[in-house]
Amino acid sequence: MTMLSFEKKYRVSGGTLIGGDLFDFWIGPFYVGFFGVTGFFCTVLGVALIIYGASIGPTWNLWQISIAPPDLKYGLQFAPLREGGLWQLITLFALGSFVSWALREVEICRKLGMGYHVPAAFSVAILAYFTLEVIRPILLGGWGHAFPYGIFSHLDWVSNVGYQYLHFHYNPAHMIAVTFFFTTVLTLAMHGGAILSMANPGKGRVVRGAEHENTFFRDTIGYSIGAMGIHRLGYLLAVNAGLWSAICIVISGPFWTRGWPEWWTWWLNMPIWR
Ligand code: UQ1
Repeated sequence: MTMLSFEKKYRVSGGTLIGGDLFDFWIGPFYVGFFGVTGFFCTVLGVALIIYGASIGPTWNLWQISIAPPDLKYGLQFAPLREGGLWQLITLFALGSFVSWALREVEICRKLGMGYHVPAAFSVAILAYFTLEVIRPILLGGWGHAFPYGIFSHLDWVSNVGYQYLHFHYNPAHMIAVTFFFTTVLTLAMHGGAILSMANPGKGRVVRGAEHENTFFRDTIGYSIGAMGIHRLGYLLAVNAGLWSAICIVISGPFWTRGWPEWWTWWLNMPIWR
């Protein structure tokens, strides 16, 4: 069976969140849906505004193009297009695009009778972006606290905000987030390695299965979490990486204004040292 004729079996109507069977069809292999249309609309408009922003900027050097949020003097108001207004519209369309994609995922899950694990995980990534660009700037009282849209400029923003708190690696929530990111890639590397090695045992040898994977990990580290378990663990680690990233930045400024190294004085001030 070719892939397309196989997929026909799963192309069921219904399961939509809005509009009944409006846009409930496919274009080639892609499900459209109401949120496919809103997502496409937001993406095209957002990208067009980015290109317009670049065109009125000082450079076409891909590394240096940057569309900055409004100056802090505008607070939480709307700014003129050339002074951060473009950034505000682009942020709005970006969120419209991300949320549309998540809701299109939900509709596809409903059609297939799956759980909502994929859109739920993606929503955490959206939450991290929303926290950086909307929640924290609102808590600090100005869109100027958000990061600019540019390759080098957003890296500069990260560096500057890090130094503003003297040494961001002393932020306890940042420590937790980094640990989750590293553990995610460690387990994904272990898992990718396990799958590739059992699927490619060598020319002329039969592909291995779950028992070999389990035995490999029991022989090396004395424990196997299992074929189902590794995916649950990966999901948990990845989602926590995003969640703690959002937490570590939203507490920086709104809830802690001094250098992060100073936060640890609670440890030095414990009565057990006296
Ligand atoms: C594992 O135990 C397992 O189950 C057989 C996998 O499935 C193929 C894996 O990919 C990995 C990486 C492990 C080992 C992981 C831990 C956390 C013990």
